[in-house]
Amino acid sequence: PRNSGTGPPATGPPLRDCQIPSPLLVGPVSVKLSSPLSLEEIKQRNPLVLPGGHYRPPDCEPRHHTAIVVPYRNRQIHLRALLYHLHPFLQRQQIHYSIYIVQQWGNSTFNRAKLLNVGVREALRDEDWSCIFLHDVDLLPENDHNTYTCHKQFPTHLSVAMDKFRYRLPYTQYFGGVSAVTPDQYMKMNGFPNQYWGWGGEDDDIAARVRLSGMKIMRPPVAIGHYKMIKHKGDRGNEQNPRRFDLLKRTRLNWRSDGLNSLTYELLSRELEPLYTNLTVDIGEDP
Ligand code: BGN
Repeated sequence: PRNSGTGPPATGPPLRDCQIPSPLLVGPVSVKLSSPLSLEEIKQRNPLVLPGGHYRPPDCEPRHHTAIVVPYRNRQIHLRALLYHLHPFLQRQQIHYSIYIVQQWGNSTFNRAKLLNVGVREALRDEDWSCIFLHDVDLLPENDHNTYTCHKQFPTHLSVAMDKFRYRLPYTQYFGGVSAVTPDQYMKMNGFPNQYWGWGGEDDDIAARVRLSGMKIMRPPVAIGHYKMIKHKGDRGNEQNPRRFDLLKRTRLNWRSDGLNSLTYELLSRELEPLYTNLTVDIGEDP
């Protein structure tokens, strides 16, 4: 609906609803990974993106309002490749969106799922988003028919065919990479776990929460859900989490008490950069 959220007020004649599918889609795109442009150059190529990485299609009324939340620390090159690629991709889909980079402050072990919780909460302070994307910084979508919108009823897993896994699911329950929830779905599953410090298992926990809260996972066709992963070595500060097996055994017992309802953090800054909103957050450390 026009004027949902806190976007700019309507001025001039009302816009027509954006067409579905967007006439701007091109289908498969080749994703090149070598030396991404500078942030300044990316900004120049995306003149309609507003501070905070905010965009609204100029000549039709968008039907979708999507926040993209990206957990992050110390991956500038990946971030530039993602922004270079994702801004035009989302604009071709004619959706209203913002990109939130949730940066873990300090050197304690990385905690992807907790950063996602922070991102969801902070994004919803800004706008009444109808859909929230949980997006790894190193994944680039290769087909713009893979729309960055939510299913009304159930969470969606988008990155079903990553080059790293030879363009298919590594296993049926895989929920990592890129996924999406509505605020209602997020609330229903009590958000994401806060206790996974380091690499692995948190995405499996999230998939289990979907099931335990009575939902299931929706997916696009494999031919459309293609993603390129930017190659990198395992990073320092995100070593494999040896506790992930034990934690996963307890999801069924813990999901109602650990998650959105137990989330604590300190937001250190919130900056409207030209291409994204930068949230720097102290999420504490592995006890
Ligand atoms: C799985 C990891 C996921 C990861 C995928 C793909 C675990 C839990 C062990 C039971 N899960 O093995 O977190 O996204 O591989 O790399 O480690």
